[in-house]
Amino acid sequence: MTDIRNIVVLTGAGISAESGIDTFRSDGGLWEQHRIEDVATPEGFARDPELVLRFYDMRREAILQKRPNPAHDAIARLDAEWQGELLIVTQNVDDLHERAGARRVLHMHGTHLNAWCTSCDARTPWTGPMIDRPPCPVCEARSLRPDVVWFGEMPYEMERIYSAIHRADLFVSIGTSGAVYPAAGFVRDARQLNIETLELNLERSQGSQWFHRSRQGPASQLVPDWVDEMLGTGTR
Ligand code: BV8
Repeated sequence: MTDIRNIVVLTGAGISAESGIDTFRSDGGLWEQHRIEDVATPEGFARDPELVLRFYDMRREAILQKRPNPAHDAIARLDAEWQGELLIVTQNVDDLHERAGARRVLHMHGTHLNAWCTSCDARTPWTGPMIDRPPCPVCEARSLRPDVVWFGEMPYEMERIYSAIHRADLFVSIGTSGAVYPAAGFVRDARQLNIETLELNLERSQGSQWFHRSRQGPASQLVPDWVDEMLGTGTR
């Protein structure tokens, strides 16, 4: 990894799989138990808010019980020691990157740790259930929803992400199926900008053919090895 200064890392559910958090598209994953259009779209929420609030209450509760795994720890070590620019763009709504100590984290699909009030638009830290329609801490209206980006909604901070990609020397994708846009398109943007691209994933993904290099294996092994390579702390 010569003359790499600025890095963009994209993470997906696969980086949290070994922490015991369900991914979306594996066997028994979240999309086997629920239809996307019922629980991860504004239309689904309007149609059956209780179903959606229960789905997110269950996931929020599960996430709060889990802990970061060696892949999150390695990314946090990179964050602490990397002298150049680093942006960790995560599609995940869990906070395991932060709990591992990472700071330069951007949740492009929102976070399970916030409530979003559809009356006053306030976003407030939230760890409890929403099924009982608790009042918004700011305006007291009973109109809270999870602060996550559903299908058909605009991901957060797209400008910041694209400008980081434009400045990057390396784009690394970790634990994502490459099934959902615009995140799945970032590797093509990187290729068009002649940026070095690397994929670390359990198996080949829908985007593997776009990466210069693609390594298959569990994140808890691949990510610490890659961070060692980047920091020159490898034992090899
Ligand atoms: C938007 C938050 C406009 C909520 C999520 C037709 C063509 C192209 C696009 C579209 C289309 N029709 C509609 C669209 C747009 C749509 C889309 O892409 N649909 C897909 C289904 C075709 N996208 C949107 O609606 C987005 N908004 O487009 O707005 C716009 C466009 C451009 C610019 C601005 C605005 C909004 C999408 C966001 C939806 N919200 N999550 C929640 O979490 O509940 S999506 C959710 O699924 C994730 O956040 C992630 O983004 C996505 C994919 O999930 P992954 O993280 O990849 O997880 P998955 O289970 O799929 O894969 C896990 C991977 O890990 C696997 O590869 C597995 O092998 C690997 N793995 C497993 N274990 C391990 C491992 N790897 C390593 N180690 C392990 N141990």
